[in-house]
Amino acid sequence: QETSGILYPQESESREVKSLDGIWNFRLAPRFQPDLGFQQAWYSASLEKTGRVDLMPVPSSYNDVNQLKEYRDHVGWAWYDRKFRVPSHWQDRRVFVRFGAANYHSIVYINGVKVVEHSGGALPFLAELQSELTFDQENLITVAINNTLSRDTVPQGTTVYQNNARYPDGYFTNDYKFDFFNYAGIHRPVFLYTTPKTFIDDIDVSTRVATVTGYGYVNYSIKAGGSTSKKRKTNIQAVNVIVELEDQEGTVVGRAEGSDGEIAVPNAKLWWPFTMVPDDEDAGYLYTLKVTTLETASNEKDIYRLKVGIRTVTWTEKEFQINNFPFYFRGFGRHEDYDVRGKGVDNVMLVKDHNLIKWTGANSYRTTHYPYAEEIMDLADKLGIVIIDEVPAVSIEGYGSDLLANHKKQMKELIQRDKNRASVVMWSVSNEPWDLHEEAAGVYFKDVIDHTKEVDSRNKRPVTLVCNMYTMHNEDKSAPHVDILSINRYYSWYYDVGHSETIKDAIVIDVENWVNYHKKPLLVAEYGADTIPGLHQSPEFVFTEEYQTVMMKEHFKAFDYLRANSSFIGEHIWNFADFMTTQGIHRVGGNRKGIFTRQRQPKASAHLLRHRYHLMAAES
Ligand code: BDP
Repeated sequence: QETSGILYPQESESREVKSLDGIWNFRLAPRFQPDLGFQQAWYSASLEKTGRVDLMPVPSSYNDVNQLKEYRDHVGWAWYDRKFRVPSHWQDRRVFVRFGAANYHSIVYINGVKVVEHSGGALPFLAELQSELTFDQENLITVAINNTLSRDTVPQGTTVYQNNARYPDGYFTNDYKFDFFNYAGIHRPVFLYTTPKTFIDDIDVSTRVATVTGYGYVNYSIKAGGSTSKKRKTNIQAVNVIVELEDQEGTVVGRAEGSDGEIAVPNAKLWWPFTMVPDDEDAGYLYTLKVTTLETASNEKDIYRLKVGIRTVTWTEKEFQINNFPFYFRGFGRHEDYDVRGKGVDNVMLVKDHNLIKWTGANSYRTTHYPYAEEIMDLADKLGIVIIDEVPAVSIEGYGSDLLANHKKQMKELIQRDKNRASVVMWSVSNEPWDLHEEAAGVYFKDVIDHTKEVDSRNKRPVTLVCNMYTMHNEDKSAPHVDILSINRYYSWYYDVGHSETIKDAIVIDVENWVNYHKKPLLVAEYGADTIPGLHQSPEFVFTEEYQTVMMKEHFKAFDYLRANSSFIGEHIWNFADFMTTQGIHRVGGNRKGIFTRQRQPKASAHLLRHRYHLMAAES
């Protein structure tokens, strides 16, 4: 389904929301009979009637919640279902079902009828429910999810078959080059929600700031719709649109009419990163844009409230600026990754992580290596944390046309979802794609970046691509197309392992080569070392806490020099916390480059980083 609006479900005077989260029935398709569920039409009646079912929490990854290896290592279809009732007065409304995300390919049925199919593991999708839905009986929702990755999926994977007597017949694995575990399942909340027949389908907002007069401007465009409806497609009659901007006290500070327009706000309170204001209260200031549509023929109203931060993002050859002040990124790459839950949204972990981010004094992070849950993005908006928003194009290669189409589709869906967020200051189109010296890669990424800019034409955020060590600054065919350069560097880990004394010069020379050649600002988007908490050795040795902190201190020397002398705009350490990977002989319990453990306890490195980031805060 083509994306039209994908606004987050919300209650209002005209809308109702019902959560379908909870414990669902669950059944895996047998590994060697992958299509059994379709052959036996498991969606036509409760899964309980097809065989043994298990309990499965939604949202959650299914991999780690029970004791079976086949759950953790499953490749192929997994089936979920549950029942629900809807109030009879919903008959006069539009009713939608919306998934925050399910990894990777999903098919959703209501009472045995397919209502939507979606590819891509980290972005929302919805369907309007029509005659499939019943109002006088229980309804059954079934979801089939397939986690198999291929050359054309984003991210990519390969299915490897083994024709050898030492493997069972038909044996295969689905392998991938990125190092985080490919958790699968319904990872984010599932909602039913209603709207009036004529409804607010989408809202586009952009903001600007006039520093001299103190005015802030909120430019908006409202799409009223019936666009997702096949059968109930109403001929939209005249729709009046009223837009009001409320401050945090609920006072209306501006008002406009019409589906497109601009509200001028005198003495605007700007959206600031929390590290750029003395008082936490002033960080992440969000107005509420209250949108009301009124269909004149039926007198039917729809109301939706969108949080809006007023801020600008600009950049020069040397600097990145928020509200016209230089902004230096200090923070992390992260993962959505938690014990037991895998990639399932969990409010406890969300709040804990953002408390830890603030505790370290970091001002930003990149959503490595896929879009994060909307519930997480809401916290970043509210707390004043700056986000580089990334699509799941991690470690891609080959650059075929189907890959390109999927990549562009996910880029579009990401922008559709996050375009109005103040926290998002930059799009990242890929992490460490391969063969950037090849012409084909240049052509491919020019296409992806042009597409990104076209879809984000209202906000015009800068675009970056994060590259690895394998391509030199003067050979990289993607760099001419980006606005901001991002590089990942593992000096003294994947290169010159153990030789922390080589870090400073290596980083300085490397960064200066890139910025002098391309005349663009640069961010070091990853650097790090695996560290086992409690492992000590002096002088420092790889994997010890001492090694991680020495490695960091050597980087800090380079970063401090570069900040003073170059178009160097930030440092993101890899990683915020330890995270799960596939099994491998150089991963002991996953990737251990976190400054926090997977259970969110600090290593020595967390205290060191906190010290540095707080000193930086004091300077600014
Ligand atoms: C980088 C990747 C990141 C990995 C990291 C590592 O961008 O996803 O986790 O290496 O190996 O190259 O720790």
